[in-house]
Amino acid sequence: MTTLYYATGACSLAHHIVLEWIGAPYETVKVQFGSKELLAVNPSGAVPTLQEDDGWLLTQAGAIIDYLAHKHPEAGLTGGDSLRERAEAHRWSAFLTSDMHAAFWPVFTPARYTTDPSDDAKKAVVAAGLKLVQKQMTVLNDHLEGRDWILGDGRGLRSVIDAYAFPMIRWGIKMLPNGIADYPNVQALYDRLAADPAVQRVIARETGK
Ligand SMILES: N[C@@H](CCC(=O)N[C@@H](CS)C(=O)NCC(=O)O)C(=O)O
Repeated sequence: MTTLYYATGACSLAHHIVLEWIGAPYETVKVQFGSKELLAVNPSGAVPTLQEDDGWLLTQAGAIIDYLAHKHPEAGLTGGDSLRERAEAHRWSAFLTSDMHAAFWPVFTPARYTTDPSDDAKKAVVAAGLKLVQKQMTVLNDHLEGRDWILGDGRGLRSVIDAYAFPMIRWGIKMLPNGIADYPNVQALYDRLAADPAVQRVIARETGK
């Protein structure tokens, strides 16, 4: 069975939601970052990590999102399969990995981004990270104008990319001084996803509530 290694509330929440949307049987293993158990399947000690029942392992959030969408085309989560639709999915997956997720790293782990051990130095790194998060939220908010979902024409088409954005929007709500109040289209996407029973099931399972 497909197995997802995840940590509560981490970016792996996206893959957990995608597996729930797909509806095929899957297993989950809750891990701690950098634990021996996680290092045995992912040399970076990071989540998400996906394992198939023949032992094949896949790491990197964007690769796993894409793999699951195309492994289960019947779930209708690819965002479309034309050349341009695939390019758009790749574009937004790369945006989430390299721009949005990366902007949060200095916020969550400031000590990795300065050799100065003082609290002031770490506070400055967090502030710089939050500024970058605000920039990426603006990009996403502008893209979502007139759209319900990140991919697709017209009002859009729900896809794995929306699930990928979800944990990062949650982090924004928690970490930004103003939450996501300045990004009404991002808030609307969050509300749409948070109201989904599959998303609620996954959050309840991850948090044990
Ligand atoms: N490039 C990796 C980054 C994954 C990543 O950093 N995941 C975080 C959780 S959201 C993590 O496991 N961090 C643990 C660490 O950095 O030690 C990916 O996209 O999968």
